[in-house]
Amino acid sequence: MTPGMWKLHQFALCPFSRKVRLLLSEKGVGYDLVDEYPWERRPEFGMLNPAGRTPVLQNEERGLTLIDSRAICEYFEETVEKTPMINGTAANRAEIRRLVALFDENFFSDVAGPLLSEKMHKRLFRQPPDSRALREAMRLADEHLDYIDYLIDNRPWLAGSTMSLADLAAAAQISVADYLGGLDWSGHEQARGWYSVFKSRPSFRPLLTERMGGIQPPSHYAEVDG
Ligand SMILES: N[C@@H](CCC(=O)N[C@@H](CS)C(=O)NCC(=O)O)C(=O)O
Repeated sequence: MTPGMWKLHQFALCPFSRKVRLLLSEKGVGYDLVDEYPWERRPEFGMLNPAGRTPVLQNEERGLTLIDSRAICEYFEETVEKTPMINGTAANRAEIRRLVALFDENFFSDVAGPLLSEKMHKRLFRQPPDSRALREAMRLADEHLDYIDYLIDNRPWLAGSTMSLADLAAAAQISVADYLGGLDWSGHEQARGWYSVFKSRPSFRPLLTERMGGIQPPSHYAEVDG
């Protein structure tokens, strides 16, 4: 596919946009980025996506607008053969989808969502973060990292023997939580090992170099063995 044919409306710390970016890169699909901050509620963006959320992937030449990270990922899984990401038997595919839902839904509502609202939105709107909410997000992050330790004790990748959309969904959410200083990696050697393999992939490198206006990640964030 021609680079630039697809336009991804997103912002640097949107974990769902990060998952789509990882999938597009792994599948070799070129795209351009368009910054969109959903909280600005731009009417033009509302026309594009009535739900008002990122990511939105647009292909003007083909008159296509794809909305919702799962719908987008499934679209490319169905149309691009390279690097299958929802693969294997029906049971394997169900396991991949279970884990994608766990990270998209539970990790986001337990950890990445609260960190974004306390550390990014409140900063943008000049409000102080709620330290109780931050402590709770970090406590839940620790439980999620424990679960990744357990999975990686039993299999090389989160959903089984090969890399899948489950790994991309998890790494996308985790990278946002890590950027916002919400993860304590100590005592999570298996999760740390899995994530550092991921961080060195070419699909991941561009994400690690981007910064979100005024918010600095901790020093280990972009280091491959950090
Ligand atoms: N289920 C959606 C969730 C997308 C989502 O929640 N995006 C956030 C940014 S990370 C958003 O745009 N929030 C603005 C809002 O909900 O109004 C997906 O997978 O794409």
